[in-house]
Amino acid sequence: MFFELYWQYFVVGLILYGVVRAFYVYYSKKEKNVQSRHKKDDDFRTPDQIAEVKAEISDPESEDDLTPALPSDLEHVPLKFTKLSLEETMKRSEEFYNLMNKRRSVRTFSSEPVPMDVIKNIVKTAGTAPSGAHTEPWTFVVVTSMDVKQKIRAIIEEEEEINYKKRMGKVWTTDLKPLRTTWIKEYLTEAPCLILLFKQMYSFREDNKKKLHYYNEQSTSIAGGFLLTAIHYAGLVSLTSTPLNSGPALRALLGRPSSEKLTLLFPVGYPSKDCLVPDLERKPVDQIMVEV
Ligand code: IYR
Repeated sequence: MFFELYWQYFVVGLILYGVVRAFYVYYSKKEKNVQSRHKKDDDFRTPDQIAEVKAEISDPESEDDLTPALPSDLEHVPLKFTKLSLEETMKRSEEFYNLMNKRRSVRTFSSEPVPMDVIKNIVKTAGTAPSGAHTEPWTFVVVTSMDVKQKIRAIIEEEEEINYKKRMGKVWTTDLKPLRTTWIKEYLTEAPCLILLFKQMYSFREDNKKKLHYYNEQSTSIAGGFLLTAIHYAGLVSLTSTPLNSGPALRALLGRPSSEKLTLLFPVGYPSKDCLVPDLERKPVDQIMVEV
């Protein structure tokens, strides 16, 4: 009886509910899409993600001690800077490009030794890289002992065999085929020197307080770039290698603390006489640079 009399109101009510709900669903989906698009972007971190990163490097005990790691009265001194003429700047930028453009990744080395003083200068150059809050979050482990090189090679080859056969997958191994790389890494024992670059997630100050190493991944990677540049400038060759899954075993072998993680490994030396490199080309500048 009641429904027969007022059915029109029910219909209108239902339609209104439907429209409001449709709007709600549409807009909440749109908002979610915007958020997840940002989340996929490496650079965008939600407050939760920032908290996660902080938790990885922070120490709750040092939260209430607010003395900075660097002296609080740190002096600021005039920059030592010599301005070059425009012509000189032009010349140097071109010369340096021509030099760096000759750098190649080398996988076959001669066993000719490299003096330790040369290696020291190269590592000193890498240590001039910028770092988060000047924490210098890197350790360069220099290995020349054949015994240790053999142990490193055994660890890496065991893991790499599994990587190549199982972990990497068809697309990855297909992409690598033209480079003729395999899990057998003769350069790890042939090269006279291996430099293993560890990033330090944190360290301890003299007063035993934990020192946080901000942006340790970026800082260490830049130091790796400086290292490669110094190796090349000194007339030596190298290879940027990233031994997948071997980090923990190498860290244990080399006696590094758990605050450090292997970032990159560089064999350093001279190329073998018969050294071949893939005939690759570099992208022209208009493909790697956009002017805004
Ligand atoms: N790390 C492996 C596989 C490898 C991966 C890439 I990406 C390369 O550019 C080259 C090698 C190896 O060293 O064989």
